[in-house]
Amino acid sequence: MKGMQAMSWLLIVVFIISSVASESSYTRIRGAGTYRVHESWVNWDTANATCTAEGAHLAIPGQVAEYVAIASLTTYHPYVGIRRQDGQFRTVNGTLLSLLAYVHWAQNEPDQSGDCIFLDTEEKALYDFPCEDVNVFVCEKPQSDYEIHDK
Ligand SMILES: [Ca+2]
Repeated sequence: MKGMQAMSWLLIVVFIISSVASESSYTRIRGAGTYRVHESWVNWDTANATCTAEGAHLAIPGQVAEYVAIASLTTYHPYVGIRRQDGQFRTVNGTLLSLLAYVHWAQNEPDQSGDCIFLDTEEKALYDFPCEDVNVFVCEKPQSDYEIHDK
């Protein structure tokens, strides 16, 4: 019952957030991706659900250019689409983090302080963090959505 109630609240929150959202606020950054920053403080699950509701996913930094692009969107430290599952960090697409072209942890991270990841926009480095704690977040449109328009 508790789970159902939590899910209902999550859906309500996602509905409110997505009704305020508009497609036009996605920004294409050449050589990186198409992103939208949400400067509302939510836990990782809500951030993840909000991006999904926009036909996007939490941003996945996998190259230097992507770290720089995501960091350019906000002065806060946004959640990204990486989470520890069964002891291994994976992207929201299911890819092992270690298989990405570029992975940059902050010094002494990950320190097992939580299973969800945010990007420190000053250091351009990753931190693990408790998933229930709140952060801003950045969504990313799947590549196929924009590459066809990119001439
Ligand atoms: Ca940490």
